[in-house]
Amino acid sequence: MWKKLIALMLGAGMVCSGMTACYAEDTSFPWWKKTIAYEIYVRSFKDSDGDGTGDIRGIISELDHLENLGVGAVWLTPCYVSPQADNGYDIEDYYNIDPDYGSMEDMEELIAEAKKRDIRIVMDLVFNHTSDQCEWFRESSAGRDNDKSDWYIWRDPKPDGSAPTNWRSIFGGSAWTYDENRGQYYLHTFLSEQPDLNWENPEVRRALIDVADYWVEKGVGGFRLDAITYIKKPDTFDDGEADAEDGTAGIHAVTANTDGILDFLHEFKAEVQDGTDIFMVGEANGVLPEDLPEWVGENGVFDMVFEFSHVLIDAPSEMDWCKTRAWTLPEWKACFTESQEKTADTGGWYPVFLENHDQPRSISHFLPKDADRVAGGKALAALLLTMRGTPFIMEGEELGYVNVSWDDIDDYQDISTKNHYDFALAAGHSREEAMEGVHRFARDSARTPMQWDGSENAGFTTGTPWLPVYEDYKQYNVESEMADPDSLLNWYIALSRLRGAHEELVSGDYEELFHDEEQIFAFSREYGGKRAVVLINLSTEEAAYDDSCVEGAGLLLSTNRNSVKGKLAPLEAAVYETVQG
Ligand code: TEU
Repeated sequence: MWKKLIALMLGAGMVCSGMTACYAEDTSFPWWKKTIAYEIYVRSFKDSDGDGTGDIRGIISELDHLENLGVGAVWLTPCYVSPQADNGYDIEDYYNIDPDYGSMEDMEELIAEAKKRDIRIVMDLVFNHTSDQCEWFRESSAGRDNDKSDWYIWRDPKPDGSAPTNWRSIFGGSAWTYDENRGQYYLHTFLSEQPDLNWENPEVRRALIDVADYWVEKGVGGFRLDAITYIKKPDTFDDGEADAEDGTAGIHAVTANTDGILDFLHEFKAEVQDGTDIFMVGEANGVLPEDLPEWVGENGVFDMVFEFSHVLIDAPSEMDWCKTRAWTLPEWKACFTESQEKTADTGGWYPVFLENHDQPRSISHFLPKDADRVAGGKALAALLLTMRGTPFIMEGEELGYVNVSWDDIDDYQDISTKNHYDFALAAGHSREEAMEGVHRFARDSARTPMQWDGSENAGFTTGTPWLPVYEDYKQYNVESEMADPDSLLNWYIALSRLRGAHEELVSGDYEELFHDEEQIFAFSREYGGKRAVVLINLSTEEAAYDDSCVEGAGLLLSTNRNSVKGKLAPLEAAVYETVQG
């Protein structure tokens, strides 16, 4: 009933996102297509009680920052009750907030306070697996004959007592863990503390729909569906082709995007989303650009999916984790363009992202080593905020964070980084080679505390931060960057306002220009008689281009005060606009 009421209210009215402009709501162009999204790594954003861990009251106290950026949707990494084996991606209780992060009252206050600023809260739903401490799993593992005995994926050992298959979990080691109670193994795509749910069981699917409904009723604006490509397992469980010396086969190749997965997701969408104004974005590693028409748009299961081709461009095979694959700019541009085209063909929408809490920092990831950090950050920001789709800014990206390069593996906290380091050593790589991989790919880089000011611990906490604050915080922090008109943060704010003022940057079609160009990423955005052309030099050398694409156009914004048509200074980003007639 309440869903229908919301639908009626929306049908009648206007909706404002966190942007400066307000548009009449129409179903083909809902609020979340016009806004800017921001990912908060809750543990690292702001600590309100001095325990060294970020929390919900901390977020409430820093909503001004999000409002300044024009953010209208805030994705919170999981803050439900969890033993924190994987920083909250191992959920014990979907209906309560972890005491480390606050209480349900705090969460309700955050939803309400954010709403006052036209900001909607987006919850992270981790539904491929739960924690092994979840009540559901405790019951399931208690024996083979109870109400939840079939809620997880249990299999008998092979005749020799070994694991049912040779599958290797994404975080390394066998994907199976033996359970004494049941005398069986359970499957886990990630850590053994993260047992996979059995989506084949309709009771499981109903329980997950109930969780999502509960949060819709709390007033959230959307969901990010974690690791969603792994929920459907093959009909038969057979050994995969070994891709490691120990005879294991990575589980991703065996289970990602398995036939039949879309049936589960169509059901989920119909039950949870229809009749509401929320959006759903799936984390879809394993969905390729060519698969997008089935996943998003008119016949899709999500409003957007995070597709990984552009962020994995330099990722070597899993077993060569510490090496980096060389890539070219045309190859990188093709990843975006293919996803844009496949998405647009179906009336779908694209979540533009260069970073998230699992990925390296984009300045370290995508720019030449000699790139100036602020200029480079501005070039990438121009891409993020003017491409077609909803931009997702990762906390700290707007300040110009770079990867951490701590020397001792013990300084890192992320379990997947530590595991990969160990595997690299076991595979015969030297310590130096393994550390090179850590510096390049460690998930800790995306998770260091938010730098609010130049005071001790960057104003993140009065206690001891759970992960060290990055050493450069005195120079790169919200307070100092707000005060500097040339800062990266002020460039983000300028781009956000530009989006709000030029509708073609939000709704316009995307067309890539100069595809074979090795220095420049360029594209046009066209809508309602206006055409914006975005030109970004991602190299540290000057670059020339054929300026007929900007003939008669006016310059809207550039990182270069002396910008001229036909030429881009190193790392320059420029946005032009032509108005018809
Ligand atoms: O990540 C799942 C996942 O697919 C990623 O690890 C992906 O393979 C990687 O980013 C590609 O480089 C999600 C969460 O984002 C991650 O933090 C959790 O650890 C994981 O699920 C388990 O819940």
